[in-house]
Amino acid sequence: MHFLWVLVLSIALLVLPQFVSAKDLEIEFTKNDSYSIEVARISVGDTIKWLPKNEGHNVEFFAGPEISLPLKSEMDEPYSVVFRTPGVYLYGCTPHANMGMLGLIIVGNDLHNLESIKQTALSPIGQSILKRLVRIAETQTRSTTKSP
Ligand SMILES: [Cu+2]
Repeated sequence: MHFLWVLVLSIALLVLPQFVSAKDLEIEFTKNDSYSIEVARISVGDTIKWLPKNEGHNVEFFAGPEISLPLKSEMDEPYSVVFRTPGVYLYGCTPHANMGMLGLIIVGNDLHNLESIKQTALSPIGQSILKRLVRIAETQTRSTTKSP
């Protein structure tokens, strides 16, 4: 009986990580015209789900590590994207991006395209919000990066 349990546990430990490794992260539209998580860090293959907890918002991608960015979401609709390419994505709310409703997603702890993210054309308010988000991305990501 003991042997059987060890066997079952061993198999579970071998199989489980494949299911556990792909995670979902939920980001809400807040009543302050912002995203509940402004700088999200996920692993390659993880999913982000945006929840329309407040009206009048959506998700539109402005820049990322690949040429074909995820599609723009409908207003006030739940939206989810699986991220398979490492790098930094910049998105915002179509009507509020220029007022600073922006978000960054860092996939796989990879900042290789951060310089091109910084060049994204935005309003002066959008640019100052982006600067703040980039600073958060740089400090938090570097501190968790293992040195080679
Ligand atoms: Cu909005």
